[in-house]
Amino acid sequence: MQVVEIERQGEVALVSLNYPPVNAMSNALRQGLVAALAELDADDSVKAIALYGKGRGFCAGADITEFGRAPEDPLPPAVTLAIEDTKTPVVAVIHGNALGGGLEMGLAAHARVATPDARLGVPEVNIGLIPGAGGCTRLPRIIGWDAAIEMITTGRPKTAAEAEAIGLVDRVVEGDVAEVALAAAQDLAAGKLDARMTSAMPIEPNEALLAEWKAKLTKKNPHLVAPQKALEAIGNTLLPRDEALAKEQVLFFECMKDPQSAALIHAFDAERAVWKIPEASATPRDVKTVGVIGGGTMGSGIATAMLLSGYAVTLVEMSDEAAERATATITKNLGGAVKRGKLTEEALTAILADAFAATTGFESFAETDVSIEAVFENMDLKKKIFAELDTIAKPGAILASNTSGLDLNEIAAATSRPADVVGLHFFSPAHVMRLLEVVVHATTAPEVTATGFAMAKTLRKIPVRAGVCDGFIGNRILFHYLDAVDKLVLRGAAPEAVDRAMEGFGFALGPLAVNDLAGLDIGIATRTKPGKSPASGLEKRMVDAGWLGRKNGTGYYVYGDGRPVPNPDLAPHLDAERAAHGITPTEVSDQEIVDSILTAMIVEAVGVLEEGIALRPVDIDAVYLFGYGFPRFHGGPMHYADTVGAAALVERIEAYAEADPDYWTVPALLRQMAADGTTFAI
Ligand code: 3H9
Repeated sequence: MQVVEIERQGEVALVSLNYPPVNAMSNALRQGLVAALAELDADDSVKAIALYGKGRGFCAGADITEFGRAPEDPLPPAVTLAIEDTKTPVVAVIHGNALGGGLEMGLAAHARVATPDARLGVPEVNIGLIPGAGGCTRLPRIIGWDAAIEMITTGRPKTAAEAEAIGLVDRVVEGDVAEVALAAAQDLAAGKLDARMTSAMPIEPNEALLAEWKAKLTKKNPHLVAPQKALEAIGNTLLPRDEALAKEQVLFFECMKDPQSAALIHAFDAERAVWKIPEASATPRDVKTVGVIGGGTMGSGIATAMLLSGYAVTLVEMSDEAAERATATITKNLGGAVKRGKLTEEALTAILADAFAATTGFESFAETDVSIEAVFENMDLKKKIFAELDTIAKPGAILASNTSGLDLNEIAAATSRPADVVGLHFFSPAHVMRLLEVVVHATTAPEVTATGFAMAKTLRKIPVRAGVCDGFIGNRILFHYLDAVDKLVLRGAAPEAVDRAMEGFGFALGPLAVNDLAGLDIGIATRTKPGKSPASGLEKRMVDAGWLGRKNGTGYYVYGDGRPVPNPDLAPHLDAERAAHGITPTEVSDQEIVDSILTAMIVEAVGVLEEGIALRPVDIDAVYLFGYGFPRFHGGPMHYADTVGAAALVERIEAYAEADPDYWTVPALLRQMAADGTTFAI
């Protein structure tokens, strides 16, 4: 089977791309396509050419696996030039995905036809790049400035219907893609489909609109390089074609050299790497019905997520009132999905009528495939619930806990079937957040773990396999670096300075604003180890003063109608806490704040690796990217650690340890890596 095939049908020719799984523009595909076009263009008997993709879609763009290697000619821009400059008109016939360089081939064609399942997009900004095969230059001429800037700077793809509405495709035709391609080529040859050269299509200057977008992007994504470079390339559309394309190339390679692109590609890979687990070959159990125990924020969120993905859910609460409250929360959550266009009003009514029930007894769990316990973090209560479930659940049912850090071995031991017990740790709001920690204890059966992953696929979540320890992967690292945050505040950093520094690094919200959001009382309860003094003395003082964070309007900040403002009454509590530790506050720079918090994060993450709690560094990155708001353009804590380097980190930790030896220790693995010159990248 050739990567690019030619099929002649009378006076037209079909050129098909065949490079599974996604027809990425590999060397072989680029060479084959340019050769095929040259061959057909030299043949006067060919009146029109249709270009289409075999398999799942048209083309997913440049071959990401070739990035970082010496590029081989012809490069993607030369391929799109070859399409545009072919004398014989070319129609791109798009089914499935036409992304990045894939869509750019379509933009260079002389006409575009899509099947209804097509998804057309230029997602390069998501991996820190810009469309570099003529996309920035050509797209505005086809769909206008505004639509082109929106598509390129957000990276969001269009459906076939949307593409037709904005003129991105000439028509949408149902049918088998090869047949649609043949008909389109025949129409093109017969003049029933207009052929035009994209780079010659007229476009009026609109400096004001470009300036407006520049301001908007700077405000929305102050850290991101690629959207700004894309805008610059789009602005060059008005230049003569070859000049505009040459400038687009320069901007593309500037993006490629920027560390943001490597980080964003790592994040893209992380989403896929997490699925590779030792249990991948086990057959998941069949799951249609899910029981949820507890209807608080977590339980209701989990039930909502399940219902939105087609599972039937029974929720158990302590009382009729609590069951009603949970039903109201779930109805509200589902209503939000209707508002966002993810669910129809009729589907919502049908789900609530046929797929959901809230009760007060476990009896209904006798036939449930998976039960998920989501009550508050109390070991005795959880053990009691699991013991009861054990007596009711059918053989083969999976008993899952949403615990965010308790010992799952102990919970499993409360049942007569520990192999059926697994942790499914959702993140709040559970119907929105993408991360799911699948926590595997000492004797969890492989097919039970595989079922957790299969459910994650149905739920469209990103599962990360975690072993058992206090806090698993995510919370264990969080609790450790929150201690570093507390120490910085005690040393002299104002809480808002800590948040500003971390927001400057790229977090949407600083750690203390997050603590306010989660509830200061909850934070203390979860971070404090049994029998130990409160994790944060300052927060203990704040809770004693009646400040619980955002939920009652006062915490590190005061929350009113406008932007939260730093709590003006915090100073005496801060003074008292510093005095209790004998600390005279000194100035702490933003850089010190960022370095200290990220280093603390990395130190604990290395511990998680050393103990085998996470399978690989990339799993830790996935947890932080998809569950803890780590800035995607830094790639996750382990990827970020590689950009600093093990040797520099060791040096930094040793310096910190001089002042605070109890907290800072160089992990053995990191020291070894510094000696070997190795990285976390696999
Ligand atoms: C670009 O085009 C730059 C241009 O402007 C030119 C500049 C000069 N290359 O995601 P899946 C692999 S930049 C190589 O599991 P799905 C993927 O890793 C590119 N490989 O399936 C996976 O491999 P594995 C712009 C690729 O159905 C397998 O294919 N394009 C590429 O859930 C299946 O993928 C993008 O950013 C690629 N381009 O989703 C599109 N794409 O089986 C990136 C995928 O070994 N791709 N693979 O794990 C996607 O968004 C999704 O993969 C897609 C399919 C929606 C296509």
